[in-house]
Amino acid sequence: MIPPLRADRLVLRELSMPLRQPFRISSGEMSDRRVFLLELRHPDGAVGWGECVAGTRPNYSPETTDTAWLAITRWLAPRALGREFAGARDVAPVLAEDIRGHLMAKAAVEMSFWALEADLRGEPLARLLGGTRDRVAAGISLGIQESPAALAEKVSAGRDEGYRRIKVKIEPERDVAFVAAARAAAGPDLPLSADANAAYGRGDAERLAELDPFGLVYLEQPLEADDFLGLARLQARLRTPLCLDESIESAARAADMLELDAGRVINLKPGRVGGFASSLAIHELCRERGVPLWCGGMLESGIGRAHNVALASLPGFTLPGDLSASARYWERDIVRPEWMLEADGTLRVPLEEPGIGVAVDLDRIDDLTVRREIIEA
Ligand code: OSB
Ligand code: MG
Repeated sequence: MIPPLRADRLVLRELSMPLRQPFRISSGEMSDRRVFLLELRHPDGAVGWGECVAGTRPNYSPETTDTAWLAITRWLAPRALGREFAGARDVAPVLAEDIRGHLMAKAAVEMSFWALEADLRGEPLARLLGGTRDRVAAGISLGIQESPAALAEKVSAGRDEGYRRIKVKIEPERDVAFVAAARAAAGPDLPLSADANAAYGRGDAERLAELDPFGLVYLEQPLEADDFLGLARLQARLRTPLCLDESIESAARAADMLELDAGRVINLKPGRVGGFASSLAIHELCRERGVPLWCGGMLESGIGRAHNVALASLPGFTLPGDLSASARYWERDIVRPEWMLEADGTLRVPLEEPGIGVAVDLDRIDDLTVRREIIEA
């Protein structure tokens, strides 16, 4: 008998984790990741670990570590704790009722419930979600570099490590020459992509068309998240498929993208879409419609990575994800074992252990914790 899904205690922690190298996107740079962890406790002792992917500043999405902390402590945790759920699938609607937005905060709570349910059932999270693979293809995301030559060096290193797809960040002025250098370093066959994080406008179509000759597998989020009309017009002008990241906050927006041909590939980050139930709906849509899908990343610690790897083990994830090894980001991760790149350019899905499948290093977490709050039912 599996005990009912219920949590009576939530520990929130903020960690400050130095990145091995600063990571720069078009809208800002990060050098210390504020890692926001959730530890959800069942009365019988089962645990669900989660991670909120919001950033320090609202430069990727409107949410931040602090707004998510507020949303979770003030509105989300109080209604989720002490409540009995038939399964983690039922958590998202409860969190959504009369609370707009705050998708990263909602996702953090919801995904912790999925991890808790997996632990209660003694089942790997990947299996609970419907995962079918035991390895997931890994790609890397390279921040904006000082020069095309510096970028080319990083691309070569990533290729030599065995990553299956390399994505380079771009912004106006640091685009065509950088992508050209990346393509030269990658060689003609390694899948290459570029991500603008919404840095371009409707007037930039001609410039972006100059990227077509480099054979990118996709161009990620060139325009503002809500500019579906601009994206559709741009897609009509480019040979390169557009991939939407920031624009896709739900299965409804994914369906709009298809209807408008505003993009042809989806980057799915469970934290961005409100959690796993919403992710499963988007996955289902992509499978039905044959849309290429991959799992994005938000510079997560090994805990967030465990959630992403579990999701990416579902059959509809057809392209390599932003799922790099722990050592690319951290001197030392907070899980054991750390996430390692296999010789075939994949990460292994941990199927031998229940729950998130990796052990959480509490001593390391304590050393890095800068803020802690406990909420009880
Ligand atoms: O746009 O995919 C993005 C990191 C922070 C914010 C946005 C993005 C990213 C990445 C990093 O590209 C992906 C990773 O975790 O490796
Ligand atoms: Mg992106």
